[in-house]
Amino acid sequence: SSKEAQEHLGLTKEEIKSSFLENLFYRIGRIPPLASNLDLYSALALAIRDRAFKQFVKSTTEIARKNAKSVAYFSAEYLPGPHLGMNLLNLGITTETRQALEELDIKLEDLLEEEVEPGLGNGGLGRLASCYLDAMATQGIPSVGYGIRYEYGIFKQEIKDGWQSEATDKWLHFGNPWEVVRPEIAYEVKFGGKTEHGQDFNKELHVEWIPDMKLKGTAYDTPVLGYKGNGIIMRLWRSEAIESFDFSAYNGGDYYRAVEKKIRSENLTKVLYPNDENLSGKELRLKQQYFFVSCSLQDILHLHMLQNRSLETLHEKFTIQLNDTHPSISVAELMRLLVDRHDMEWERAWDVTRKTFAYTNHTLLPEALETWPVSLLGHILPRHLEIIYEINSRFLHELRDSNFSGEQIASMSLIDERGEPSVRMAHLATVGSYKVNGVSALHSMLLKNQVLSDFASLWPEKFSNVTNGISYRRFLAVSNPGLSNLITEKIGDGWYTRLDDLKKLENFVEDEEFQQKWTEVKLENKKVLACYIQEQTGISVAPEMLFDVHVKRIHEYKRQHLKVLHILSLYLRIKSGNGNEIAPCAFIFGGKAAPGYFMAKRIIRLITAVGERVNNDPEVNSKIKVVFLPNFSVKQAQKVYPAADLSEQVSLAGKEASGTGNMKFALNGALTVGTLDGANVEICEEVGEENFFLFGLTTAEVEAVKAEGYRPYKLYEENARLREVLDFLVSEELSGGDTELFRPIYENLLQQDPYLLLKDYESYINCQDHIHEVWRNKKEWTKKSILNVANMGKFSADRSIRDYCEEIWKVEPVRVS
Ligand code: 26M
Repeated sequence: SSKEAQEHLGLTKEEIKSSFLENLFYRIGRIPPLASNLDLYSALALAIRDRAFKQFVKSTTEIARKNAKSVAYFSAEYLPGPHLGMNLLNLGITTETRQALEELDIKLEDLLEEEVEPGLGNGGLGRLASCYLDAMATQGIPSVGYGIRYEYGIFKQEIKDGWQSEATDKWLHFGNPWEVVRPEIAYEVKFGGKTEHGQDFNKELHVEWIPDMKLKGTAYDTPVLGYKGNGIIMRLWRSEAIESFDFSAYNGGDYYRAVEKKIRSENLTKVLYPNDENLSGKELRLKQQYFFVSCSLQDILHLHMLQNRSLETLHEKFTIQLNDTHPSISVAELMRLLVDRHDMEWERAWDVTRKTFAYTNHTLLPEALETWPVSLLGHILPRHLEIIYEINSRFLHELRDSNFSGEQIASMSLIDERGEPSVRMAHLATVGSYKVNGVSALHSMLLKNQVLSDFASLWPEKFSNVTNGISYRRFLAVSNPGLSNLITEKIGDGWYTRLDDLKKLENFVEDEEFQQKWTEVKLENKKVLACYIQEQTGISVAPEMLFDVHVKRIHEYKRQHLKVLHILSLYLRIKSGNGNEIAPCAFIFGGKAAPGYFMAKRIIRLITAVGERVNNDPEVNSKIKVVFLPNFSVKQAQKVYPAADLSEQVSLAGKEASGTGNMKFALNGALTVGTLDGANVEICEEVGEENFFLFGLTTAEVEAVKAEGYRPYKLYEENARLREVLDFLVSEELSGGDTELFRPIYENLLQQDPYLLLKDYESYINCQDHIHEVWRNKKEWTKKSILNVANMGKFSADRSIRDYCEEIWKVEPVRVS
């Protein structure tokens, strides 16, 4: 009857095959002999998308029937990665589909390669949002992921003459078979203009916002399947012109100007801002944030009222999670909708609002905390600025009543008055939410004790921690079939959804046959990556080398350049004939730099320069290789993690909120070299210190060093070997004559070194020597690798989502079979 159930859903091999052929013929307009791989992929994707939507419809019907509480996840970014492989896994039809295609002489793997992923995010934050949709769907949590349908996602990175160059990401160029546009689901969004305060016929105060620009947002839905059962949607908004609005220019004969207006409306969701952890106060960015927030809130109110519910019970039926402050203008927008549009009293509306939102903070870096100049915000959202002022004035009153000092009150205010007056979005989100959480134990502690400490003393129960998690189904089951199958052979496939199942692997740590197979799988994955590297960069790496991998956004706090200093130290050691202890290893880097981030781009240039030197020097290139893989993405990441031996997680303690790459590596059996930062702390705790390569200062030590007055130049003077490495940065040998090329990095490290590379250098180098020693003992290494995987249960996104449900959302699953 499992067969019967499959037939009912159209999931048998025969049905997949006929549906695939039908889609190819009727929707793509091709027959197999004349179809390209892209045609074939598109037809298969359409067939699978239909089945995914069917699951979503079933889930939604059940949720409505139960009148269940839902989660709305608000995120300006998503990085879903390729859909096809995941959807096949979730529908349980990977094998059936492979066979159906084989009968037509088509290889599933070839079609999977065709998929272009939606790069609608910068990095960790966007990918986390997608992992959470996956976990919410799997657990049957009534939920929707709201966001922006950028026409151009994160830029495509190319390396030209060693430098990063950016090209536009035309991800929609060949169409997007996974989404469905809903022209009937559209909302108006206003911008600019002024407000008018007056009385309505009941003599109640009433505010009218008279905008100078209006546009509409249209919903584009993409199904997100859970594992075997439920389905949810990601609803992304695209901006369009309201033809009726100001199309009077057309009637006046100025057709051209009217069309120009239309184009300007479409500009709003044209492109994703490629910055992470940094902000520039760009008007268009604020408009994007407000646009998606307004559409999403209107949609939620509409859905709520559709069920004949009163808006006063909004918080009982919806909870809205703010993914960082990017959607935090929500607080003012919901107030506006309730008060101005639905005539709710201020106090009542404020009560509902504060019970609806919860806010996740993702960063402590001061330069990354969002603020908007009051003048800009007032210009674009005049009514919202008034509302923010009103919220603030009531809030500051409260503070005066509870004995905060004048200084504290100024530092807690929603408005920063020290320079150009600006709105502190983290404060707005904190005041307007019922819960605030950080993303790892360490980060949440620092959030509570430093960045938002006054708020935490005012509302201690508001603050909590939810340690980040990742999708095991994407980052192990789909991306590493070799290891997945080996694990499943031993312990069954319960680990797909049960956190603690992986623990059963501990029983096999001493099993020599298992160890053997474990290393074989890793070697096989390394061969595949070596081919890919060869193809992408022309560099050949031997699969037997230690694959030492550093992939993530390029940022000074993440310290890619600390890794470079290590590589240079090895280079100099080998050149001076002292390299015998060094195991052959390949250093693999990947990651994008924000296009305007000078130092990050220099660091990429440094990596490629070191690569050129090292890879072409016969004295060293049998020992070490250096690779920069261009255009790191989810799709590429799925090839990289399974092949890594060593995972580099070397940020300065206290700077990385959590990190999630660290989890993806460890889940694939890489050992970690890392600082006590972000979730590294918890990973180390779970896998055991003896299976983790720790180095560097702790957060407390970092603070002490800074308090003492850190002088990196002194370390340069004292440590001859470090000096040799640093001087090599500005040598003719490295830069091919242009000794100015890396001087900015050199000067920065010697003069300021804000991320304490020189301070952590010694500890890092010693740790790496130790790593090479352990690597020589293959058996030891393999055991540690197995133990890492066995103890990763905690870092499943399924656990994170359970934490959110229990501690924050108070939402229950609604399951369908
Ligand atoms: C802000 C303003 C204007 C334009 C872009 C931004 C912006 C975009 C993305 C700022 C920050 C953005 O992302 C930050 C991020 O990815 N943070 C990471 O979040 C992960 C998930 O919690 C953590 O694991 C990482 O430690 C944290 O750096």
